[in-house]
Amino acid sequence: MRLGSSNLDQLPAAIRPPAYDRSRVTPGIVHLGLGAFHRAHQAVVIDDCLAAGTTSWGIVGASLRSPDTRDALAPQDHLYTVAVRAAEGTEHRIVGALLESVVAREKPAALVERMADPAIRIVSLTVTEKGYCHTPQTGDLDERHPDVVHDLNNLDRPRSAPGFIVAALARRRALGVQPFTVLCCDNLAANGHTVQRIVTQFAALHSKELSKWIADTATFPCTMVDRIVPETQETDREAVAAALGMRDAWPVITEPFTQWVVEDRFAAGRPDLAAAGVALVADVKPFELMKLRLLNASHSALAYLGYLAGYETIADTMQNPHFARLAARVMEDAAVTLTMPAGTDLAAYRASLLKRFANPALHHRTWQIAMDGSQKLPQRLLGAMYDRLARNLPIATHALAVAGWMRYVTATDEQGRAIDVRDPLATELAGLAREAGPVAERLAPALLGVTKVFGPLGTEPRLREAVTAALGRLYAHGAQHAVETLVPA
Ligand code: CS2
Repeated sequence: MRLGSSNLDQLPAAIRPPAYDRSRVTPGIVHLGLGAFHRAHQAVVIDDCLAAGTTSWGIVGASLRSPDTRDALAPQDHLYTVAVRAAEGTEHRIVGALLESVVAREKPAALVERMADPAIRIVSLTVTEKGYCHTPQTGDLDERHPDVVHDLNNLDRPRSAPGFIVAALARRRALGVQPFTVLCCDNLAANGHTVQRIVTQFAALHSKELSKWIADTATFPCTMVDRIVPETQETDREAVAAALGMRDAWPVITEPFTQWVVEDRFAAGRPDLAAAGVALVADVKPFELMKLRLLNASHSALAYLGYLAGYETIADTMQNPHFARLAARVMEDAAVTLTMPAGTDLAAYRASLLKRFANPALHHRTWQIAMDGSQKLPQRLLGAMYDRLARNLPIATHALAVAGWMRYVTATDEQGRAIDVRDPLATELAGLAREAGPVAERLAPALLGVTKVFGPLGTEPRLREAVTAALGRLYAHGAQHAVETLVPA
């Protein structure tokens, strides 16, 4: 049996089905990037809003390229399971907020039309850092990005997320429909402002008037999104099927913790997010920076160094007290660079992160988090290093994390085996690594010269020295030993 509308009543009593009549729900949101994170985070909040009685904020999910999610979910009426895992056990709920799914590559014009529908008042996004076609270091649109070039020449059938947004906003303007809110839910620094800049820069290359209209009327609230959502594995599908007594082709697996902080600037209304646990604030920036520099920075440090040391998951890595201390140190060192609103308890936040990382029920692979480092490093690690240098504070911990990334993108591990490096710059980085050879004094400066990632920081002498020294230790003694000597437990 397969999960679907007609057999929700056959689920075991412990499984929570949608608490509302789905047939009355109409779409109000188009979401770009229909991955596991969206389904375990924003869609759950919307599901709660629908359960509270609103009916006009259902979700149309769009995958930009791959048909896999649509193919898995369409035969089950877009119902899917969220399995919340803690050491004490798993809770399952069936989410009904996703009404339809589309594959942008297959019918781009139809998706633009859908986004131009006046009923759609929010376009949210989780397309990962690289989906914005920007230069991570500067936050500007990369005008030479192949998808940007394509979309500017073919705005009636775009490929990229910024292309779809600009095309749909142009269409709404032509139709006399108010703009939607663009709600970025990716881990970018000042994510709303960054996406606003990217979209208006893109629009200006098409039409100055359109760009001005977007700048004047659309809104791009900043958001901080947080929930750990590892990639679903085959064993997860089996475990969920056993709990449900029926098959779900693509359940999502997550942790109990969830957090969404959003700036309350919506161009065309919004559901009652506060009632569903979302914190609506005037300025998200401090929370966003806190999350990027504490959670994501230490995650990346554990991912590169943990992978190199032979650990498969974050929870495994955290079992080594030295690595747990490393994560704590990245957080402590970053915390002094933050200015938080009164009442924020950073020490408690740090402690809760360490606990979440150690969750033994989550199989979050170091390899998964290591992906796309060239897009992640600036906002996770480099910003804090910059701030610490400005205050003459040591940067050894962060330098070891950056060196871990460098060692990782050489694409050969400590045993001489190939690493499957997934990164838009993977080829360029591996080429630089080949040329430099396994010599820290050559490799570190070569990679620090990649301005798209490091910008002017790459020539900072103290940073150069610290990263080169850390990389030297990784080559001489390996990641395990380098972490153990940096942070004696
Ligand atoms: C992780 C994040 O994959 C990664 O790079 O650091 O996806 C992390 O799990 C989330 O941001 C947690 O909210």
